[in-house]
Amino acid sequence: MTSKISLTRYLVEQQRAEGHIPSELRLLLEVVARACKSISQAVNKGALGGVLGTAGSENVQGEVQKKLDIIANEVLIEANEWGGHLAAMASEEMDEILPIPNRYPAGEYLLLFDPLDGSSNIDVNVSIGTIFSVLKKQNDDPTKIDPVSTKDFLQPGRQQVAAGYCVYGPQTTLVLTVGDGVAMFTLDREQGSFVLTQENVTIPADTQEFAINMSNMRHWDEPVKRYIDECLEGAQGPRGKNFNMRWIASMVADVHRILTRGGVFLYPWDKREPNKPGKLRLMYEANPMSWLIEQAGGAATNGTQRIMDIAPTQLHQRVSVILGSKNEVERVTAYHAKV
Ligand code: AHM
Ligand code: MG
Repeated sequence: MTSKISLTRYLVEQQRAEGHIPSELRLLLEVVARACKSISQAVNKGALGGVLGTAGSENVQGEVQKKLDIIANEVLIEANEWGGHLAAMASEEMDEILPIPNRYPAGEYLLLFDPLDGSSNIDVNVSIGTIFSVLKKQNDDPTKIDPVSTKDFLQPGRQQVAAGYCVYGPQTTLVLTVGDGVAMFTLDREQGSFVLTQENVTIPADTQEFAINMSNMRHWDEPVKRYIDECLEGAQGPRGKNFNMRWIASMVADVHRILTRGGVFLYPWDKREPNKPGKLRLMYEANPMSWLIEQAGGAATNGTQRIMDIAPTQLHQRVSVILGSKNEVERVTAYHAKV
């Protein structure tokens, strides 16, 4: 790459390209990126900024909130509420949707986010990230403007108009799709801007690396057990090759590795909480990650169905997730079909 391409320039070029992004969406994405820059600053300060530790509260999922979960949530809200592009926001850290306050103009987009994914890694200085998804409020009757409600958010992932994440690791990298492939931007701290460092990200269809929390093995269902057992048997087993394993406990970091060098990530349903379809949330974790993975040539299913085709019924609904290198995801999905 000879001259540096900033995120701003990339987005302007996407806007100019026929049928890509409208200016409102471009501005919205710039604001999300700016919020990620602020979150990155807070993450970097760590103990010096007094941002580590728990906040003493729980979110709607009954999970203990960390101080940085709340800080990141507030940064995203404050950055996005006044711009005029959004009708409402939804977050892992908020029970209900947040309509844009009346004092600001409202737009037609809906922004969903997990402000700080991989929270258990915050205090131990391991990569974490922000995940976001953008939908458009559907307006069936243009003569009426209905107030925004949770129902507006309940769209399948294939209707996303933009999705991405920002990983706060050794580098801060923003990864984005607007439906035209996946691009990666590294934060240049001296310039204060995101710079395009990889375009047309592609995941190899085959891999020898899997990511799953092995401590849950005894709770898995048969198809997942079979798949992992076969990987573990290595060159002597039915796969005829050795596999490596990674588990960062931060979906952002695991997905980033898969977008970089391939692999398969599984957070399947398991018997610990049989009534829940999995641990991860569909609308602001699985959907945006699935779109990025598909845009890079990979696949994403819940074992039986393409994740982005699931019609959501609840804002915070959970889902079983199998994503990454296409041939591996298809194999795990095929094992589910045989049960
Ligand atoms: P969080 O959104 O509360 O941080 O939880 C989601 C995270 C994912 O990033 C990660 O893949 C998973 O939880 C790790 O779970 P576990 O600790 O069960 O391995
Ligand atoms: Mg999360």
